[in-house]
Amino acid sequence: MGDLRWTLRDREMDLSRSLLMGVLNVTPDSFSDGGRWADPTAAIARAEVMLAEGADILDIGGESTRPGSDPVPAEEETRRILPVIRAAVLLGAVVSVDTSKAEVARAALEAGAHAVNDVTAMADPHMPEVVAETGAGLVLMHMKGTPLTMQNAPKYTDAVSEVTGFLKERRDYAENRGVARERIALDPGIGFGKTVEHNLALLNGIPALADLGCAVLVGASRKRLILHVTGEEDPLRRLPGSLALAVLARAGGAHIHRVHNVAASRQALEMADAVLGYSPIEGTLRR
Ligand code: HH2
Repeated sequence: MGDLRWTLRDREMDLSRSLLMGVLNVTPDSFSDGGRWADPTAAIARAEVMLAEGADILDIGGESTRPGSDPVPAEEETRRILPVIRAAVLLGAVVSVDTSKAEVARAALEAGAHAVNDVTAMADPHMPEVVAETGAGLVLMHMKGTPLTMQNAPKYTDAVSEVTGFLKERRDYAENRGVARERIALDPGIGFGKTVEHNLALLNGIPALADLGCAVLVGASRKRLILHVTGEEDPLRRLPGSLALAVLARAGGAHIHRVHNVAASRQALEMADAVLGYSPIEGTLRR
């Protein structure tokens, strides 16, 4: 694990310690913070706070992917995110754009973004060329169905082998189209076409995903599986559950955590890293 890096254009991210990807939804309808950062000034202020709290990457998105959400046209998605991406890049942030549209990804990369977080794992046939040409980082996420339909009784014979097999195929597809392996991160897609049992199995199955030799990203922050297990209805009150899942994902071999609460996640993961063998003081991996 010590030598693994995630390369995003000119940035090399060291994966021997946990990386935090702060969520910045510039949308009116995201599941836990819809509308809070829809105005660019509020979104940029939020970016500054997350950077000060220790975010390694800011994940900026202009289209909600919550269950049942409607698609947003590319022009509208681009209009929402570009001013925020430009400002975040000026602040010195490493930026990923949360989009599945090649056209939106291209505009975001031209504005200085470093990576594309694609929850459809490159369903858009033009996405590979956009990522390959720019040397951008790439997150490939598993989803069963689309946000409109994905929670309609999803079924798997074996969720871990199906999701791992899908991501392996998508990794090969990306590599064959010019996206180098060290630029790719793989994500099991917690909550995207999965029951609570599937989500729990996938969190236990992270070692199988890590065996594929790419960076592993997990986004469990505030998600509904915490409601199903604990009964907590309010996404804003799911921080303890989110921290537990991030720490367990780390113990399973995840490298990057997509989170809403950066400061709390930073502390939890620094402790996890210390117990698992990475010392921030020595800056070395002890095992
Ligand atoms: N989850 C969400 C959105 N994008 N990207 C990756 N790679 N992994 C995830 O688990 C993931 C993601 C959903 O969370 P959120 O952004 O808070 O809500 P919304 O999609 O409603 O904007």
